[in-house]
Amino acid sequence: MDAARGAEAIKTDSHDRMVTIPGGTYLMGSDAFYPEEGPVHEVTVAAFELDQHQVTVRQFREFVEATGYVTVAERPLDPADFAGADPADLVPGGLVFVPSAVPVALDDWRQWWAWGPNASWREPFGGGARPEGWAIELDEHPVTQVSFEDASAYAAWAGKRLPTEEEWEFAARGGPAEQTTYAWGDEVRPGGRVMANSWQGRFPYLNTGAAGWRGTAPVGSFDPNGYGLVDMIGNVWEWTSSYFTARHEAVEGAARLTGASHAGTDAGAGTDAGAGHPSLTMASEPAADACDCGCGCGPSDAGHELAGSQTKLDHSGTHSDAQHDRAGAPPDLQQKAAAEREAAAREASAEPGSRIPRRALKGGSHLCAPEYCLRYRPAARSPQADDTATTHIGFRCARSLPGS
Ligand SMILES: [Cu+2]
Repeated sequence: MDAARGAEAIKTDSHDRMVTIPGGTYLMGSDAFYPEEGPVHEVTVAAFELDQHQVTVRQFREFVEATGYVTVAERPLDPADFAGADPADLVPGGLVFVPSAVPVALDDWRQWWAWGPNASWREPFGGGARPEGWAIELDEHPVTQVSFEDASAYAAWAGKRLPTEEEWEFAARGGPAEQTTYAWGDEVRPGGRVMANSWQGRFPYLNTGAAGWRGTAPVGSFDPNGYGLVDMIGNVWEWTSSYFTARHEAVEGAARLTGASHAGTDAGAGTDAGAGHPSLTMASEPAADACDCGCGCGPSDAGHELAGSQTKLDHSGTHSDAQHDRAGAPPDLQQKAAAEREAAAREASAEPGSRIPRRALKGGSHLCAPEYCLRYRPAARSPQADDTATTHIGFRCARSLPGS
């Protein structure tokens, strides 16, 4: 069934395999799929460098060995944050994908996500069962179970930063003129060829594998895009530095850490971002449309809640608000007004009732299945709380060019 592998996997023994992305102006977003992708609007991005591939387990291990860094998912939980909880339940970990045995209703992500005690980048499924047929040797696979903070720490160590959403989408399109639905054209499988590591089969119970890979694949296992970047689509979702917004027009009013300039193509779009879009809130009971603005195959932004529902813990308290507050405004935003706008965007990105900001994830993952989630496209985006780590989120790094 699967097409031949598109490319040889990359040996990721260098931290400096970056591609220079020429600057340019493009039409960001899409009006043809999910509401959070619109409206289409013009964005100008300065030239920058982007990692050719997602940061791998091997690379992340080098970072940890050099620095002693402990990821969010590995940090002990403070009993003070979980009044009344049995200390035995206070086990660190992350969210793990658990395929169902039979077809299930696709409106409840709890059917295929579970809290994974001791899950971390070292062992993405913790002590739990790895889905059948998924790879065990992960050195050349994208690192997972990393939070936004973890990704940012790696980037800083490597002398890089996370890309903005605008940069990421520009790069994913593979060329400034590429307005196609998919990164490679308008057909999802041109000539029957599997172009990216997305779910093949029937989600979430039948996984026939993308070019033979179930779960993550070694980076570079599929054809590169027009810029020579691999896995911009599929494999794992990627963190960006941009705060999530319910609609792109919200960008005009609230500053984002973009490094890109925006020109709205529809001034009349106004500022009613989020109106009529209740799915931004992940209620305690998932509504049928609860995943509208998140990757439907992922736990969206409710990972803490899932953990809580199983262990009576609120994992959103794991990494306290105070910790997030200390993160504060980035040092490169010196001006007070800019810092205030940044704080507003940060606050607006959080789920109602939460102070934990959410970023825009890009690219879709090995779990995106056509019958359920068409987010393996450059314009797609998914909100994710900064402290969440799962088996299908990773990242790659960017670097500004001198003078830009
Ligand atoms: Cu998806």
